[in-house]
Amino acid sequence: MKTRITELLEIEYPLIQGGMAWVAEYHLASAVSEAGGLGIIGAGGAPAEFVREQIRKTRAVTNKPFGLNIMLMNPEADAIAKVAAEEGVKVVTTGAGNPGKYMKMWKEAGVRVIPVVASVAMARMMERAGADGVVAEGMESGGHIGSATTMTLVPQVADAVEIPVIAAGGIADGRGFAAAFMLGAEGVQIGTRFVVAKESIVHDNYKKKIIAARDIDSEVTGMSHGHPVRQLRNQMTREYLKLEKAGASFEELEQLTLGALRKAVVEGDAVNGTLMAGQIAGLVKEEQSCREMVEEIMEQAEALLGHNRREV
Ligand code: TUI
Repeated sequence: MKTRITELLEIEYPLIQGGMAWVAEYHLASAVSEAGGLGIIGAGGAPAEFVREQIRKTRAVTNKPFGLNIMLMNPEADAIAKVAAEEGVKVVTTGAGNPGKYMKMWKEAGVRVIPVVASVAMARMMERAGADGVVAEGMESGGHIGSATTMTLVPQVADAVEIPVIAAGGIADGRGFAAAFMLGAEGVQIGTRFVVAKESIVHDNYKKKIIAARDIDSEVTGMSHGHPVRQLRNQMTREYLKLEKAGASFEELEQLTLGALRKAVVEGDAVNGTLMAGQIAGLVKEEQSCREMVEEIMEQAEALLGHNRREV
């Protein structure tokens, strides 16, 4: 399937992997790239030199293109932005902020830039700043989210900008892929399903929680202080939401989530950890290799979109 995204990124399928903090390290990123999509290293809150190592480790195991996601709330974002340019990564995606100040440096280094946006205004601003595309991410997504749904955001962003749009949030199979294309997307980003991939280093307890999740098992914490984060309901979210309702301060709530994503991913603490996942977790039913996932998604999407129909 050819779109402006496959052309821009020189990949087989217009399917990119979410740049999930702690989860999207080089094993996962290289496996998605090897399967014909775009694997992405998620810098999350990591130090810049760790990110440089991840880029080099990915290069050592795949010749396919891959990307780097920079979470802009990371205090080391400036240094990581520089690492992206120095290492000459193919493409940078960004999250949770405005990457405008890095754009010139990345462009000069030949890095493609695809910021993740949660509004039409941000998409327009990124186009003006020279972005090569945008990921329009709906609030069905796991992790840090905006307020618009994928269904409403994607067509509005697609109408507002000329650059190609990648849809994210609530997509885990070929139906979601095809639906996103109907809304005007030329690519999709998938996160939650890849968390349970065989190549994902995420602790088994976390994977099992996603596989067991039903449609309504996620919660959004942090709405009151302007940092909404979607994750699976557990003891931590119950406690958090109780405190939040009672008017607890940002600092008090922070105490509950400090290091909690690492606790879930590395230690498998499904009780007190942050089990970031999107609303589509209920559709994710088995651990498969990235190749199996990508092939299954693309086969279903192509059948629905009619790309494999033969003339008679
Ligand atoms: O970035 C994400 N999702 C994330 S980042 C993350 S790391 C984290 N860890 C612990 C606690 C909290 C976060 C987990 N999930 N998605 C992309 C995204 N970006 N969603 C929404 C936005 C966004 C929001 C505001 C993009 C731009 C924006 O603009 C604000 C501005 O500066 O104008």
